[in-house]
Amino acid sequence: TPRVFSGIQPSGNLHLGNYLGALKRFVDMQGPEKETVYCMVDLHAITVWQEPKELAHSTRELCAGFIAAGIDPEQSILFNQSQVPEHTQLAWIFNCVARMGWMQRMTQWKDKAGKNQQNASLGLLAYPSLMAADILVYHATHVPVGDDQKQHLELTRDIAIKFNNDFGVDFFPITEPVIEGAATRVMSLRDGSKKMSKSDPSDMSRINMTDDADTIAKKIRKAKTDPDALPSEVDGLSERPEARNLVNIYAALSNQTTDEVLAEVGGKQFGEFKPMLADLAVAKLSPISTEMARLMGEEAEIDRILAKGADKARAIAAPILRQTYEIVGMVGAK
Ligand code: AQP
Repeated sequence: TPRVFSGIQPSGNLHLGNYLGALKRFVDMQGPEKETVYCMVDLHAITVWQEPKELAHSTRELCAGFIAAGIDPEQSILFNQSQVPEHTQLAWIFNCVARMGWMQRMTQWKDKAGKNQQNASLGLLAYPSLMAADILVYHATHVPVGDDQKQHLELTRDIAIKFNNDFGVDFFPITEPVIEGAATRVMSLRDGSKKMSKSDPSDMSRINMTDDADTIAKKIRKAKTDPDALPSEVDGLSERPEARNLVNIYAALSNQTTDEVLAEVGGKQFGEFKPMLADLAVAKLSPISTEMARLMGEEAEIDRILAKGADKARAIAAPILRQTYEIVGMVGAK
């Protein structure tokens, strides 16, 4: 059976980009013919500073978000990364397989480290190595992610290939990235050239999964657009990043293609389209945020779900790590 793995960082402000690019697709991939493993990657989150109390809160809130969006903890394995030490143990092996130059080429490293790379954490540089371990410690075959993670997944493949070559084995699978749908890259509502992101200082740039209906409507009303009417075909969006973004969001929320949406709304002005989008967004997101808030009132239950998920995850990860240790030549690995 195909095994699906993916993760989201509990670094606060779970947003519409995370939902459409990742979470909603995790839900769509859940099914009896697949094994689905979903992780709150808290060890990734601390590659940049996190206040301890906020990290704990965000981890539980993210877990609530997964469940509220439709992940069933009985059907999927749902847990936080730090409870499964095999991730970090395999990441160390991968740190010794991967090359410095591979890490330094990553655009996320360059963007997040900024000009002062000497002052960035070593963990931020090694981030993709831990991510490769997250995936490969389950021998996952399919990884649904947003477009921004494409480069890291290519690196995951490179690490698997190099490990297999170095040790002359056919052990780690070559993972398939699953980057599909109308919203693989949701852009900021304030700037069509920047992706919607948790860390954007402007709250108006993103729709948070915890925003209430009025806030969602206001953010969409104020979203940056151009003065022209919407085109009837996708080609007409090519030089209009803000318009394209809003149409793509509409398409993803309504489970349509961008073409199908434009067939319906082509010719409309934003004055008419934005309220349609706001109504749709509120209809789809409000039930999730209400359920998230309810679940957050049951902290002990969330912790129980995460602990149980971690046990199930370890049952898969531990034997794969043990075999890896054996391949590498660690004494006592059996
Ligand atoms: N704007 C986006 N559009 C589509 N997908 C997105 N993802 C993130 N932003 C968008 C996808 O969400 C999953 C989890 O992302 P992450 O938690 O690893 O964080 P990130 O990619 O670093 O997201 P942020 O929100 O931009 O966080 P910061 O601001 O901390 O960098 C991934 O599958 C990602 O592709």
